[in-house]
Amino acid sequence: MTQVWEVLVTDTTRIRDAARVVSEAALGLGLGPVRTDAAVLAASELATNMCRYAGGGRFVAEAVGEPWGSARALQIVALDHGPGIADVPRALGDGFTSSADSLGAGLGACRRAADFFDLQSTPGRGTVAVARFARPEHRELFAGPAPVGGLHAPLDGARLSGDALAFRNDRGRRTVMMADGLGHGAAASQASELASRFVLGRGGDTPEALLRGMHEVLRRSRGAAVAVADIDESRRLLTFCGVGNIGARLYRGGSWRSLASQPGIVGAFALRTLLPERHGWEPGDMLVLHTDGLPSRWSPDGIERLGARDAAVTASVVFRDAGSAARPLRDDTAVAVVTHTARPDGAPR
Ligand SMILES: [Mn+2]
Repeated sequence: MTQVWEVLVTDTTRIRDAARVVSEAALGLGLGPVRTDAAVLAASELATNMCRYAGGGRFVAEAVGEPWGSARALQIVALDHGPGIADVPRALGDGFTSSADSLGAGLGACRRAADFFDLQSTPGRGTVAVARFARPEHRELFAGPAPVGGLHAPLDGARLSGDALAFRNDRGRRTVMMADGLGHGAAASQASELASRFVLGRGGDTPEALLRGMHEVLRRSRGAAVAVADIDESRRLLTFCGVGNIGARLYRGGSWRSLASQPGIVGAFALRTLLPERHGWEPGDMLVLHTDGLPSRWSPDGIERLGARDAAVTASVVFRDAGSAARPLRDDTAVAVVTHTARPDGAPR
């Protein structure tokens, strides 16, 4: 089940709540006391900044996978619709405390405490900060910007998300799956968890084979919308297949296109003939997957400029820019971003 610890930071009394949920999540992941303390420190700083300079925001902690690997770490996302930060490099330096610049001290401390820390800010739109904390033996696996990742935001701050993201690398064949269990709550979470486990146990199959196999397994659940992308970088090929309402946008060759899913529900009724789409996949390309909690007016234009950034940072910017401070979620929401493991200049990401 996708567990999410969310705090809507509406005033300074919620700073303590952000620290508390991060402590709970970190201990659950077995981070140990030292890394847990580091995560709690960052949580307090990020929540304090959101209160002080953005009038509040959304704070989300969850367990995330190592990029294309199996280790897990704690990810914290702090997301606001405040005025934004004009000079991010300066803000990340130590001793920067000018409230006139709409941010505060502590970002440098977050960067030092976290195994990975990055911040994206767009003046007038807001700021996202992403920090990850791994167990001592896994810290280097999470040190850099990740080419795959995302975030979950359940409806009404629930602890379980009905959406699930899974990715797996099977000898260079990369599978990414997003599932949206019907409805929300525990039963939705159970359905998407079955889909997720199926992919983690059976990576390397084609998207069609995975969806067909999932269809049988999910019969004992309420069903889910599921999209699967299979990425074979050695063959420069992306294969996409989806059933139900999962949004998928591919940036390639200088423009965005939508990848279509077929109508239906995985695990319910009869599965129609699956029609996979094939596209090229090269450095600079980007795939965005999202569940239908994301406002439909969302447009990916401009997101490609974040292609070299951490995938969870980019996914959080998508989430931020699709919504507003005033707009509550209408469903569980998940956003995932996948980029090529090499940069356009050939260097590893
Ligand atoms: Mn849903």
